[in-house]
Amino acid sequence: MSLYLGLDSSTQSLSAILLEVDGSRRRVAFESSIAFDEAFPHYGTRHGVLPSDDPTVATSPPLLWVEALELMMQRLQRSGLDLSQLAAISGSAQQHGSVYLNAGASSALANFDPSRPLAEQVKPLLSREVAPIWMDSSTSSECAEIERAVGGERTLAERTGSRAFERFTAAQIRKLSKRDAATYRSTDRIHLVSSYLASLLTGRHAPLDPGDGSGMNLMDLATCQWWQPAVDSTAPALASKLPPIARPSSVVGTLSGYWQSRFGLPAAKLVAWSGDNPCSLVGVGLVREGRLAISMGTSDTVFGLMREPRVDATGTGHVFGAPTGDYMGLTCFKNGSLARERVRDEFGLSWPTFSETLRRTPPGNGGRIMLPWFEPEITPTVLAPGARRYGLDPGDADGNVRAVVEGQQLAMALHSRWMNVKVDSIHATGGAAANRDILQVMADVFGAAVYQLQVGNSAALGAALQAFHGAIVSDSGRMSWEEVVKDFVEPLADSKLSPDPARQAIYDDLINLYAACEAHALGKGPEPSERLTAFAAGL
Ligand code: XUL
Repeated sequence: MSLYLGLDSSTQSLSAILLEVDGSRRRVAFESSIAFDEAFPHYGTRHGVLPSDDPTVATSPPLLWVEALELMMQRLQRSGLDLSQLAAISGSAQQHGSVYLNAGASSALANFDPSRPLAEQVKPLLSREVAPIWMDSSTSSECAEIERAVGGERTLAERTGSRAFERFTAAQIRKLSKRDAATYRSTDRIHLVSSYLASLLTGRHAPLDPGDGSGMNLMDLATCQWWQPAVDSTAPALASKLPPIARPSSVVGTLSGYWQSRFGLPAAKLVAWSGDNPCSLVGVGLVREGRLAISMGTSDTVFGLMREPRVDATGTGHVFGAPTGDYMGLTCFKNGSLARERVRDEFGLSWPTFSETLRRTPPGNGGRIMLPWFEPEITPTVLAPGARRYGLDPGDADGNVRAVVEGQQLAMALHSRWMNVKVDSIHATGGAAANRDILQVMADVFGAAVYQLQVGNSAALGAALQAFHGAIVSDSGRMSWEEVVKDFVEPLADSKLSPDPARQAIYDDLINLYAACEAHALGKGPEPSERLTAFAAGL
């Protein structure tokens, strides 16, 4: 019997999932989560983020993550499980965030004193007290400067997988080097949240993996190594401050003496950590091309595995490395549950009456379309909030319910086309995936079977599967990812929803009209009313 631990350090919490594998018997043996604000109120975070006068600035305290790691190991120690069988540990972390360490770290990491808590020993190693995180949007000028220096947005996207984004690490590093040069100079190593926590576990500077490296605007997607023009354009002497990039799910060390002495853990293998999105990819079973995952939560996210690193020419999608050694495409929509709830509340509906409305209204909605941009949208970029309606009366409950659901699904299908993946099945997760009427629209719009997935924490599960894969491959050389996820990631029995060919045909036309409405709303295309009327006449 062997145990594999996956940790997920997200914005608001640290979660752990421990897998037990005994021959063909597999189970989740332990699952736990620590909410940062509640467990460590002395940091003063709100939802894991430090308060800031400037709403575009978002930082978190790196020492809080250390305290959480210790508390989690303590919980594990007290679980009563036979931890001598712990074979490997890996992790997932919020992407893009960066931690700044001084030159003292290299030797200190190897010599932590197991009789003392870790946070107080890490404190003197930080050259910067706070870590900028993915919610930060304060670096627009740095983004423009980096893009200009490397030859434009398109070139940066083609090489690194994304045009410059404010939250990506390059822009954050540039901001520090420009606005606080002394702190930048006193920084010896810049880690991502993932490689920082991995370093603490293994007692030396750990490498990062291509999945998380691709969230920096600094890594060459094709070679999975630093792309020199981007590194040079970001900040002086940056090359010497970046960790190396390891192969995905490779063993990068063993658990250090600190953890062994303090928590009675064995010298388990440490498998390279990754970002939460790459980990979620395998955590929802996306280990081959042709499956998409759609997570419908506060925001909606579409992601899928790609064999080749195709990039989004429209500039809104991201390409990250995947734990399988492939790539993943990801597009994020800010107006997820938010938009659905707005419409539900506007008409005083409950979820059952919202669903009932969806069931009795016709697909295609009589050619009435909503662009569901209640809040500023990231895909496509829309700064002025407000839903846009075409042929749709704002007071028409039936029309608006169907329009918000169809609009969201059409937007997701339209803006994931760049991945150029022939989708045969979709794994749906997140709160709204419980609603089968919404999922039926998804199946009809995408023309693919939709499965509901019962995943508590897909990123932590993905990290545990990464530990499992990494350990087996380093011991015996091979294990396919299909074999790794088997039994751990199964769609709910009987959850399959199939597309209806007649409805699918309607949406095959409607998606072009949706694109025309979007172009019009963005000032890039003609008024589409005549086309909508002609479409409605043909229904
Ligand atoms: C992805 C992104 C978020 C964070 C959340 O680009 O910014 O999904 O990874 O933890």
